[in-house]
Amino acid sequence: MAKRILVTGAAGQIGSELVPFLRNIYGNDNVVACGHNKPLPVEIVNTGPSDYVDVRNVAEFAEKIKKYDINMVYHLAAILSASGEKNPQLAWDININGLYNVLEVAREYHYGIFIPSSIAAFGPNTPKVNTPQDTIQRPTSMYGITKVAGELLADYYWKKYGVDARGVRYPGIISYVTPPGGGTTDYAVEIFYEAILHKRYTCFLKHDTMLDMMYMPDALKASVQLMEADPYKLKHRNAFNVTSFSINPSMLAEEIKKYIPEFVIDYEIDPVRQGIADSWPDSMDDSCARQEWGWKPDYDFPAMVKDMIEKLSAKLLKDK
Ligand code: AKB
Repeated sequence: MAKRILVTGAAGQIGSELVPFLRNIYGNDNVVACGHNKPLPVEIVNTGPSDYVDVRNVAEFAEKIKKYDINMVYHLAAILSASGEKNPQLAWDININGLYNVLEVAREYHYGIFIPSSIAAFGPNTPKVNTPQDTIQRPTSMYGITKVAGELLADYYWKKYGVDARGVRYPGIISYVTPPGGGTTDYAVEIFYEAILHKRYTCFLKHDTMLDMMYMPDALKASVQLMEADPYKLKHRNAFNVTSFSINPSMLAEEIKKYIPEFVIDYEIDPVRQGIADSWPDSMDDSCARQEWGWKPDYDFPAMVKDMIEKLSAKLLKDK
């Protein structure tokens, strides 16, 4: 059966790159890009079907599924960690009520769903180093709470109703196309823009804050690879630890200096985002994803920095 895919959150950091990636694999006409309150990128609108939907409106969402004859949803619409602390009620509404609607409509229309979770699904009493797949999950941010609840809800819909819901726990995602918004790991993208444009960056996290990260091409690969995985080989579903490397701001600054020697980093700590980062793992163990569906990143830390500097410099100089 031909895949008919709908992507929510298509104007966001991951969505804006996942849509072209999916269109390349499954055909432009088979991937419907859906945004909500942010305009969709022109390239997305010009290369295939696109629409607007508020995932909190169950009838509206069901109507889009019917209209485009959808059999798979990549549900990316979400409020991230730092924005979630500014408006916890909105984070709950979009991340939980939105997800509930997407799962409920799936009961009737039987589509598969990709549901991203995050390193935020862990908390201060989770083992910090080499965090296991199955471990203590008592996050302290509203975003993290919605991620754990979402993982459990997705597994519940699989067990109770056979809804094929699968997900990964994304680390911080680094990319040069669409900037992230409202996350704690955003520093790892901002630093590149500032290094290239102004040769200096003031970081809101402490120099030694270790966090898992991944380059966008690997994040896209992981998401599709999991959705294409043989269901009989999956022991877990929601959600798999996946990571590429574990770094801190000082390590990232040193690597950037290899390309921009004048680059200077200083620090002005934001207590909210520092508190969130301190409650997350330093590094995750992603061996279950490797064993159950063959996950393996293509980019290590130095390869990511090299590619980011090259691609982002070309983009920013072109825009000047
Ligand atoms: C955030 O920082 O909130 C996100 C995430 C790790 O889920 N990038």
